Amino acid sequence: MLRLYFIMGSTNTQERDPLEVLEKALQGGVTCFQLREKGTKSLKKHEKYLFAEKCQRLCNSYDVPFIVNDDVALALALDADGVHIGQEDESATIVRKQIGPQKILGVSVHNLEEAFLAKEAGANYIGMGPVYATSSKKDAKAPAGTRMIKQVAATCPDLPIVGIGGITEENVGPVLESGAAGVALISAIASSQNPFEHAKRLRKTIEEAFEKEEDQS
Ligand code: IFP
Ligand code: MG
Repeated sequence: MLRLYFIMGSTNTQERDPLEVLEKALQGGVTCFQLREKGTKSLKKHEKYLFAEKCQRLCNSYDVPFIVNDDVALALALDADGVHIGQEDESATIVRKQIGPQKILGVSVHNLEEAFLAKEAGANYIGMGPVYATSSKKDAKAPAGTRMIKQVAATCPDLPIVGIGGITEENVGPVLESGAAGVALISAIASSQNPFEHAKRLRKTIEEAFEKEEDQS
């Protein structure tokens, strides 16, 4: 489910229709979707709700989990599959209580300590990044490479890790080899000229990397 995790908001697709981009990405084989509606031009309140509902319908029709970034109330109102939160958001323990035991909870972490705490709080997976340099997040921390993923994977082997930040077809290999369960992308797919082909190629590259791991173990 975390292998190719697509994150997008209505402002990430430049002049193209975000719902069209999402559908192409789903057709191309993304395995999870997170609605991350951020920035000054992002949708608010009822418009955000309506857009989220459309995204959710699309995800449902492709059997892909629909996760909401930050907005627990929206996730509950839509009965989304889960919520993703960062360190600056409400604490993971509180969010887990709010959403109940069934829903997926993802937490962004930047070090081993945060990873432990997320796990304790009931996170189903953690997002770690930026692995490489990224343009999607203005306040992103310095790229950490794959070192931290290796460290967390070795210490918390049953906590799935999603690598995020500057990941492309060319550099996805080392992220998976470091122990990540998958990778998350925004711009690589959302700003692609051909989100379908792009997602499809990425998915193929990822599946091949896991097959190679299987062969070696
Ligand atoms: N990681 C992830 C995910 N999502 C985010 N929004 C983020 C970090 C900041 F890929 F889901 F793990
Ligand atoms: Mg956040």
